[in-house]
Amino acid sequence: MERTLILVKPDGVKRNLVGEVLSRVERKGYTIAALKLMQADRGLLVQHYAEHEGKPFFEPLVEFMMSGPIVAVVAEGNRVIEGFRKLAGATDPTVAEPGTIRGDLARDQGTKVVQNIVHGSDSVESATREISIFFPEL
Ligand code: DAT
Ligand code: MG
Repeated sequence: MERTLILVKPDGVKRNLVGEVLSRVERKGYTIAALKLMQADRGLLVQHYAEHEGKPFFEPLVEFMMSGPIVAVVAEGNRVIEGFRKLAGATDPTVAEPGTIRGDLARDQGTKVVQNIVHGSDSVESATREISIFFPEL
């Protein structure tokens, strides 16, 4: 069974949207296999976002992700990686389709980093890598 890593980012937790995000994942038919509320530290985030190191939004991204608690989730189901990316919508919430998490619940806040409620793994390799970062116990 395929697995993906979902993060409800600090903006989502602050705005009390954890239930909303989990509800969309569950209503789609995916299973929550693991879940935790946590404060991510820099080391964890630098590893998680390694592909973006050196980009202008990298430091703001790490700072933003440390700005409050996040909820880390492993969701399970056939093609859940692709399926959750569709539920999440485009990276830029201004152009994310209505009906998606980002399209319905986020907008441009004028910050250096885009704040868009959720993270979802983008491939089987990323999912395996990211799950082992956030859930070393699994
Ligand atoms: P995604 O989260 O859709 O996989 P990504 O991996 O390209 O997007 O980028 C990680 C996060 O960094 C993204 O959710 C929001 C932020 N981000 C991406 N591109 C950005 C940009 N050009 N300017 C500001 N923030 C950006
Ligand atoms: Mg990404």
